[in-house]
Amino acid sequence: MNTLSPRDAAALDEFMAEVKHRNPGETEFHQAVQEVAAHIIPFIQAKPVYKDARIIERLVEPDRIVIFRVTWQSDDGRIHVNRGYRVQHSNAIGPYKGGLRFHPSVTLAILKFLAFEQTFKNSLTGLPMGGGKGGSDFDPKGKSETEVMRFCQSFMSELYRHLGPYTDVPAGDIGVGAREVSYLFGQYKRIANQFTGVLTGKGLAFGGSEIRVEATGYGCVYMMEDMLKHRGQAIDGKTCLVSGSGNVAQYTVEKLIHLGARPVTLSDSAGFIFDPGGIDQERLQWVKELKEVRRGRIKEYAREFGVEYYEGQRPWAIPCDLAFPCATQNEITGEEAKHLVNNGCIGISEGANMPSEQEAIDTFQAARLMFAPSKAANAGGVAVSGLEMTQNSMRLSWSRDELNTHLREVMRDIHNRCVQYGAEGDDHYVNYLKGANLAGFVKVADAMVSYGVM
Ligand code: NDP
Ligand code: 2IT
Repeated sequence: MNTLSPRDAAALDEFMAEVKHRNPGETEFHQAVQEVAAHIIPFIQAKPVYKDARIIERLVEPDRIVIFRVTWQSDDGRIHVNRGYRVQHSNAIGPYKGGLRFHPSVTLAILKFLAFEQTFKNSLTGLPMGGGKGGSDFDPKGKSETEVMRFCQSFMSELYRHLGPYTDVPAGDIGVGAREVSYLFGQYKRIANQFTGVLTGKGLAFGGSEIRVEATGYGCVYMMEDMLKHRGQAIDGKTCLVSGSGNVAQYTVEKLIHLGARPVTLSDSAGFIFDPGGIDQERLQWVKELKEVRRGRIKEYAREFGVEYYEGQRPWAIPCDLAFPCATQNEITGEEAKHLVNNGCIGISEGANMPSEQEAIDTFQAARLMFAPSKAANAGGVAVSGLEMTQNSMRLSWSRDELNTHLREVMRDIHNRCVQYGAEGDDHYVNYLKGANLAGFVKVADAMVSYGVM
């Protein structure tokens, strides 16, 4: 729990009132800012170098936002109009870097929260990357291959002018996987007539990096491994809940299997499956095929393997040792967090961005659970994206083993910096959220101070 002094609480209230006033109705953005400001504001009270330079006030104003129309034609000849966005949040410590999300729920408020979080996350990786995020309210579900291709080409026909290997380097996120990144990169290359590292998550044949597909999920489990180790415990034999069934969920399950844990759930927006015997590598392979090739629903897992499917529900009421929310924002409410705590859960590592509501975080921390916030726990993905950029600049490719070793080290380093900035109280409980916020902030803030007033 984050207990503030009356002076800090008043400063935070005043700051948040201004943020809400300037960004009306953008609830996800308010939520993300509040989560960070609650730690930064007390931290800077005695640090005029940050406070007087108004660093936190500057950080809640993105450098710029591009909004554009995306017109495309479906196979039946009809014309469709979607909206495209790129939030270039901060390039204080490197080019704008962050994914693209294609989902009907995409709004400016969601992309602003994601871009804001990305700036701190990218700083935490220790690599030279600023923060950005973009996407569209386009829904790839139910679209043909050619429709997805035409949409991606139309989207990039506008976005390309804002990108560059030293300017802004997008990647995937929800609804943007290997297929979409390939179409986007192809169109960039065609229009700009340049083969440069302007997107990450590319195919291995055209500048992609080994381990990028796995990195977010693997990293999220490595973070949990390190938190357990810090408490003298191990991950093997632990029963784990995983939500989502996309890229992050799949590779979270895979690493859990490698490390001898027992992942028992997967979900999508329609419901979840519970496989009490544990999802093994063979069943996971089936899920990868289901999602990447057939583009089917997780419900089919229940039919295929004869397990329960819970329509319209999320997995958090199933008893477990560890939980890995890997689907989307605000997928664990305060009430669901209580179920997790009461059923014996001891740790949460957030694969998705901001999956826990504030009340859920408060519940986890009050119960002294190990709680790794998204900006630390899922930073492995963007870290390997950073390494993809390095390989592209050097025009060479590193091996799988080398990249996995790099990823493991980045996650260990993030864990250690969270401990350094987040250990508090007599019991040295590690507030990983505070640790991640402060460690991420300091590097960006120091760079901004050095640049002077801008
Ligand atoms: P995918 O598109 O591969 O998978 C998304 C999964 O989440 C699907 O199972 C999807 O179900 C589910 N989902 C999406 N929206 C909702 C919703 N509104 N309610 C319930 N379920 C939903 O995306 P990723 O696995 O790449 O991303 C998952 C999360 O991880 C996101 O929060 C993303 O920002 C974050 N992340 C991703 C990184 C990456 O490298 N890919 C890096 C760091 C974070 P359905 O098919 O029904 O929509
Ligand atoms: O939220 C994220 O960190 C991502 N979607 C990955 C961003 C990236 O540039 O690899």
